[in-house]
Amino acid sequence: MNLDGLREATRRQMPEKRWQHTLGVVDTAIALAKRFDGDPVKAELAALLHDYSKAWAIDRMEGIIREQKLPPELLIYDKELWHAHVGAWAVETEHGITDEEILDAIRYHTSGRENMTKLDKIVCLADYIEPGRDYPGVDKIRELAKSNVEEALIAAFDSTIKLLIERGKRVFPLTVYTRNDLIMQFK
Ligand code: DGI
Ligand code: FE
Ligand code: FE
Ligand code: FE
Repeated sequence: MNLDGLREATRRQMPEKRWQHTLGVVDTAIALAKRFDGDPVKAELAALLHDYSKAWAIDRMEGIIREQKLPPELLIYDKELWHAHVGAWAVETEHGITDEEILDAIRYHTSGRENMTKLDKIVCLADYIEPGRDYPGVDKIRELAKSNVEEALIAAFDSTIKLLIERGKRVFPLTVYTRNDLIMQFK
């Protein structure tokens, strides 16, 4: 399927507001790829598809995690984490996306992972700073993103972890490992 077909298919999965977010992530990911010597073509595709399953029903995602043997520990953490893994599965099965770099960037765009690839970082960071985002600290992360992807990402994960702690929620262990890894490698 061509890019226009994928655009329409993706748009059909979500309400208008989420689609506008997706378009913001696409533009931001392309800009970050150009700025940090990434691949703008892959960045565009991964960003377009990153929230493919975000608006799917919780029961549907739970069924897919169980039946497709996606990581079972997802089920005991926040449901917000599920759409990343389910989305990677969905675009592979529904649209024949086979590029593992793209699938991984989708799969890990929420939690992060250790040794994130450049594409993982670009998509994850674009998701945090696209123009439609507004949360405490976003401007500082946007500022850091002008010069250093990793420092911006660390600040981004810091803000998510702080928010989860403030709300008394558990933190998905991979997010903690991701932050530790980025600090060890880049600070
Ligand atoms: O899908 P988006 O809203 O565009 O953004 P996302 O895929 O980064 O989802 C982030 C949400 O996931 C955010 O509201 C926080 C929530 N979340 C819950 N537990 C965790 C978590 N995010 C991370 N990174 N780690 C967690 O443990
Ligand atoms: Fe997401
Ligand atoms: Fe298709
Ligand atoms: Fe997103």
